[in-house]
Amino acid sequence: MAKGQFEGQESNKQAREARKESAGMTTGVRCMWMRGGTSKGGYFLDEDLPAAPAARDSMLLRIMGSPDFRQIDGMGGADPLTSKAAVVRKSERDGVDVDYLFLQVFVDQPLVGDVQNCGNILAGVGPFAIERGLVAARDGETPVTIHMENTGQVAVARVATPGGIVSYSGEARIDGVPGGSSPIPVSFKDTAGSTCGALLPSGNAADVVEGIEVTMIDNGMPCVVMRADEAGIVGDEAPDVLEADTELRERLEAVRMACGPLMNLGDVSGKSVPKMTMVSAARAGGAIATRTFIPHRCHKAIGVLGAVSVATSCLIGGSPSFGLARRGNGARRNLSIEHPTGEMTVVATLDEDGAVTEAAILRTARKLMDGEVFV
Ligand code: NQM
Repeated sequence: MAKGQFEGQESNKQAREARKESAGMTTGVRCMWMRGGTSKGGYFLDEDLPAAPAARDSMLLRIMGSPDFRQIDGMGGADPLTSKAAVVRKSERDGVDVDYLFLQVFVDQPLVGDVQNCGNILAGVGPFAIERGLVAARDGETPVTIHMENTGQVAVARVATPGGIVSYSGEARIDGVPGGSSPIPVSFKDTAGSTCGALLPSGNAADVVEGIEVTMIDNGMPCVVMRADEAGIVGDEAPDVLEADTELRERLEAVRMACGPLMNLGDVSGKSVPKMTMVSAARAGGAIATRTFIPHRCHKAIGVLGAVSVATSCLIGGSPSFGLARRGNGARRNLSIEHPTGEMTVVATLDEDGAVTEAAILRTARKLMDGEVFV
């Protein structure tokens, strides 16, 4: 290519980027708002956002109305679970349809985090990719293979597409969401050590940190799992009761800060990981009961990959959850993880050594708005 032509293309690209960075004020930014599982957020095509992470993140903060605990000047719902974004593009990877980057837009801090995945927002990625024409719909059901850029793993989501059109309505129910929707089964492989480099980053099934016995585990989501009674709670309290317990929150934050470096996460003061899960014996026939801080608000349910990590901890001898859990038998286990608004069943496939090699969960999603959001 001639030098002049190359420079011309570069300056076009820069002009395009500058336009995108100032876009939104007058023309708006194209996006779809969706509920994905028990979360909600904005879904964007990568090409519709500025390429530079700093410009992209400041645009997302404006869109959500952060930092502000009410997010009154933006689309966010004043909760980490409704202040999320998915950035999606067609993948160039073999056997993969789309790349998905998850971004957590903090509610009351000017921060956008990319260290964690989100398996709930993931549930909307398949329908979004089909609706935007990144994946051709089949008649009946369309499998969408998704590379999760945050951690480098692949998930497969199966989207109902009768007549080649995405269907959101149906009878599938997930706890934490009223009513029924089309089922979106999602499966994960090779999630061990997604962010921490190893399933058990300390090398141990259990460690004592700040006087509490914990399992530090990452099977798709870095989590610190401890017995509820060791953390000073019963384990069946409502999230707002736990959030009002300042002593508990300080105790959990001290453990979390100490666990960060032990989990290869470094200083976690400005990060949304690790998640802090307190476990107790199941009360509704499930495998185990949970209460999870994500990490400063108490989840009304539990995250998807958080549930996969907690379910995995139940199968590791010596972990605080092992003795409490109903673990079932066989190479395929249905582990029902109880949470404040019901349960989430993790279908775990085990190898001959008892290690979890694959996990599947059922999610649903709903398109809420498709249009332009103003910055
Ligand atoms: O663990 C909340 C959620 C999540 C993340 C959180 C999630 C996951 O419920 O995969 O889904 O733990 O921040 O959306």
